[in-house]
Amino acid sequence: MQNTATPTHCPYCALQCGMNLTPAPDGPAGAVALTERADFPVNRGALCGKGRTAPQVLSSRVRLTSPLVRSEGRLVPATWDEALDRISGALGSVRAEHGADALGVFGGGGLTNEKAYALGKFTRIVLGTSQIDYNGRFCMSSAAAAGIKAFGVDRGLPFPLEDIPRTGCVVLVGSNPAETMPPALRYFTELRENGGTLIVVDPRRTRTAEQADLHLAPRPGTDLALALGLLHLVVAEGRVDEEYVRERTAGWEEARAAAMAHWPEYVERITGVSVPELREAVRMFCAPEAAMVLTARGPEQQSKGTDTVGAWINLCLATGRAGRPLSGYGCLTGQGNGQGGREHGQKADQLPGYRKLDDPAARRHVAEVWGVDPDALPGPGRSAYELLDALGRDVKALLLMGSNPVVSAPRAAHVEERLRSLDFLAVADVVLSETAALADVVLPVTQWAEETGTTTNLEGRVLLRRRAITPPEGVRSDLHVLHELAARLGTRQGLEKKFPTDPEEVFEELRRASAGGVADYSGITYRRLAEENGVFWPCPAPDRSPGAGGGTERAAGAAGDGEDAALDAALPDDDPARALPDPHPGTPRLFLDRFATPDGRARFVPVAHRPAAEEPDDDYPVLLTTGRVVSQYQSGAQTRRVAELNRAAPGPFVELHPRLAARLGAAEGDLLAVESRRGRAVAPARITTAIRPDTVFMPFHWPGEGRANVLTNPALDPTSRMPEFKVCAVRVETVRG
Ligand SMILES: Nc1nc2c(c(=O)[nH]1)N[C@H]1C(S)=C(S)[C@@H](COP(=O)(O)OP(=O)(O)OC[C@H]3O[C@@H](n4cnc5c(=O)[nH]c(N)nc54)[C@H](O)[C@@H]3O)O[C@H]1N2
Ligand SMILES: Nc1nc2c(c(=O)[nH]1)N[C@H]1C(S)=C(S)[C@@H](COP(=O)(O)OP(=O)(O)OC[C@H]3O[C@@H](n4cnc5c(=O)[nH]c(N)nc54)[C@H](O)[C@@H]3O)O[C@H]1N2
Ligand code: SF4
Ligand SMILES: [Mo]
Repeated sequence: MQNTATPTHCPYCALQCGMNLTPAPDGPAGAVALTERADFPVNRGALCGKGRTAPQVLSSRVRLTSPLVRSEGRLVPATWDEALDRISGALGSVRAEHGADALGVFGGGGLTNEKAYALGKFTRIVLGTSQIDYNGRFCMSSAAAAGIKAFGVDRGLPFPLEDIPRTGCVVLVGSNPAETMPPALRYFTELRENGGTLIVVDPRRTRTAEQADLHLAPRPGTDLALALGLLHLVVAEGRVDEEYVRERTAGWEEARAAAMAHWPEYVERITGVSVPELREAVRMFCAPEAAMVLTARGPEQQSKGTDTVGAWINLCLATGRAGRPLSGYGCLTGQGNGQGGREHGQKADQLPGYRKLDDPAARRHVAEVWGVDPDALPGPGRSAYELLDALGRDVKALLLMGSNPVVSAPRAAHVEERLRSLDFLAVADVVLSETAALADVVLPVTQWAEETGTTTNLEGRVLLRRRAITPPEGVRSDLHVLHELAARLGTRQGLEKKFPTDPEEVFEELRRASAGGVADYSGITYRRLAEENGVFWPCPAPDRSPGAGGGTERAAGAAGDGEDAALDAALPDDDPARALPDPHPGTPRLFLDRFATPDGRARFVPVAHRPAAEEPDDDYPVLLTTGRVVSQYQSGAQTRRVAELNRAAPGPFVELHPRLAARLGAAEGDLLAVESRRGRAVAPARITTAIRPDTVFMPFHWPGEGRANVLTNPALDPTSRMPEFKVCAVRVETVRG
C-alpha cells in the first residue's frame, strides 16, 4: 500500500468527518498517522476525541484476527473454512427443520451502503427469510416515519449543515451535539454570531443547552404536549402563515383543532415548562424570516416518537417554515451510515432505494435486478426489538453484523437471555463485543480504514470511504462473508456470483436497484464521489427524473461541469458523446418547489398528548432517561478499547439533582442502585443542578453492573416500533456497605 495520505472518513457518527490517513511504515501492524483533512466541508478538519483515536482500534492488539468457534463451551480459534462451514451447517439445518423464517438477521447503521445492500439481498434470496431488522430501528425510525407521513420522503436533513448559521432561529429538541457531534457545534455558534437565536429543549442543562438563548427543560416524555402548546400559542397570537398553509399544505383544520385543545396552562402542568417560557419560545421562533426545528433522540426514542416529531413538523408547517430557503424540519441522524443504512434493504419492510417490500412494482423492479422471481421474495418481517424478543422461540438461529444488543437493546437482560436461548448465533465483528462473546461462531472482519465503501451522512450526502491500509492477516470483509455463505447456503448453484466482494461492483448494482426509487443513487459513481467530495441523493442517472417526485433544487455548479462543457466544445458536431446529457448534480436541498407527496403538499398530522408508557408511581417514583457522553460511542465495543477515551469516561454514572440526592442521603460518588420493573443497575452518583429534580440520567455505553439498558422499557411506538429508551419509572437508593 502507498505511503501517501488517503482522504477518508471517521468510522463513528453520522457527521462522517473527513480525515487523512497515512500508513506508518515503522509502526506496528495497522499503525497509521492521522492528519487534518480541511477540504471536507462538514468538519473542515475538526475531529472529536473518538475520531482522532479511531486508528487505535485498527491495531491487532485490541481486535479479533482469527475466527472463533465454540467448542466445549469455550470460543477457540478456527480456520475461516471451519467457521463458515459451521455457520452454513447450522443455518441450513435450522432452515430444513423449522423453515426459512426460523432464521434471523440483525444488521447495523454503521455498515456501509454496500454491506447493508448485500445483507438485505442475502437475507431475502439466499436465506429466504423475512426476519431481518437492524439497530437503526432504535435510532431514527420515529423521525423517519413522521417525515414520510408529512413530506412523503425521509432524508434526515433536507438541507446541508452549512444552512444552519444563515437561518434566524434553530430549535434543537433532545439533541446534544456538544457531546454527540462536537465538530457540528460550530454551526450553532456561528448562527448566534450572525444574530440568530438557539433554543434547546432538553430535561438537562447540557453543554449544548448552555450555549442556548433559551433552554426549555420539559419533563422527559412530554415533548408532544410542548409542541402542541407552542402551536396553540402560534394560533392564538395570530402567527399562522395562512397563505403558505393554503398553498403548500393539507390537513390544517384538524391539526389546528387538536392544538387548540392544548391550552398553555395545561401544557405547563404536563411539561413543567412555564407559560412565559412557552411565549418566549414562540416569539423567538416566529420573529425571523426563516427558522428550523431539528430533533434527535430525546423526542424520538419514545413510545409516541412518531407523533411527537409530527407535532414539531406541524409547528414548522403552520408557520411556513418547511420547503423554503433556510427553513425546515430536520432529524440529526446518529450512526456513521444511519441514513444510507435505512435506504437499501436491511430494514424489515424495505427494499433498496427506500422502496417498500409490500409494493408489487418495487418487488418486480428489485427482483429483476437480482435475477430472481418476485414471488420468491419474502414479505416484511418483525421490527428490531420484536425480532430480538422472538429469539429462541420463533427464530432459532441468528446472523448478526454491526450491533451489540447485549448492551444497547432495551430490557437488555431479557434480550441477553433470548440470545443465549438460540440454537445458533453467528456474529461478525471487529472486536469480541459482549454479544459476540455469546456466539457459537465469531468472524473477524475488516474495519473502515482497511476497506472501501460508501456511507450517507446526516445531510443525505453520499461519501466515499477509502481503503488506506492493508488489513491484518486473518480478517476478511463482511462482503466476503456473505459471498462465502451464499456459496454454501444457496439453494441453487453459483448463487455466490450475485454477491461480489468488490465494493464498487456492489455499488454499481445498488445504483440500478435504487434507480427510480425515493433514495435514487443511480447517477452516483465512485469516480464522482472521489471528485466531488460527496453527492446528495436523490441523484438519478441523467435520463431519469428524480424518484422523490421533484420538489428538489438542481444544485448549481457541481464540480466537473466546466470540464464537461470544455470537453463538449472540443468534440466534433456529430460525435455521439455530445448527445450525452449532463449528469444530475445531486440534491442538497429538498422540497423547495414541492413536497414529495402525490399532490406536492405537506401533510399536517393531527396528534394529541398522551402519557409515557410507564409513568412514576409510589413504587417507582423517579423518571429515568438515558443517552450519551462525548468520549464513548454507543455500546462502547470500539471506544472502550481506547485508553485515552476510558480515562475521559471510565464508567457508568447516575446523574441526579442535589434535592433528590439529599432525599436519598447520597453524596457525590456514592453508589446508587437504580431499579425499574425490568432490572437493577448500580453506578456512582454524579450530583448536578443541571438536571430536573424528578429525573435521573444514565449513559448506556457500558456492560456489567451499571448497564443502563437492563432498566429501559421496550414499549414500542405503534408506527415506527421505536422503544421508549428516553423515559421509564425507577426507584433510586443508596447502596450501603
Ligand atoms: N459521543 C457520542 N456521540 C455519538 C454517539 C455516541 O454513542 N457517543 N452516538 C451517535 C448516534 S448513533 C446517535 S443516535 C446520536 C445521538 O445524539 P443525541 O440525540 O444528541 O444523543 P442522546 O444523548 O441520546 O440524547 C440527546 C439528549 O436528549 C435528552 N433527553 C432525554 N430525554 C428527553 C426527552 O424526553 N425530551 C427531550 N427533548 N430530550 C430528552 C438527553 O438529556 C440528551 O441530552 O449521537 C451520535 N454521536
Ligand atoms: N438506553 C439507551 N439505549 C440505546 C440508545 C439510547 O439513547 N439509550 N440509543 C440507541 C441507538 S440511537 C443506537 S444507534 C444503538 C446502537 O447500539 P449498537 O447497535 O450496539 O451499536 P454499536 O455499539 O455501534 O455496535 C456496533 C458493533 O458492530 C461492530 N462493527 C463496527 N463496524 C462494523 C462493520 O463494518 N462490520 C461488522 N460486522 N461489525 C462492525 C462494532 O465493533 C460493535 O460491536 O443503541 C441504542 N440503545
Ligand atoms: S464527530 Fe462523529 S464523525 Fe466526527 S470525529 Fe467525532 S465521531 Fe467521528
Ligand atoms: Mo443512533
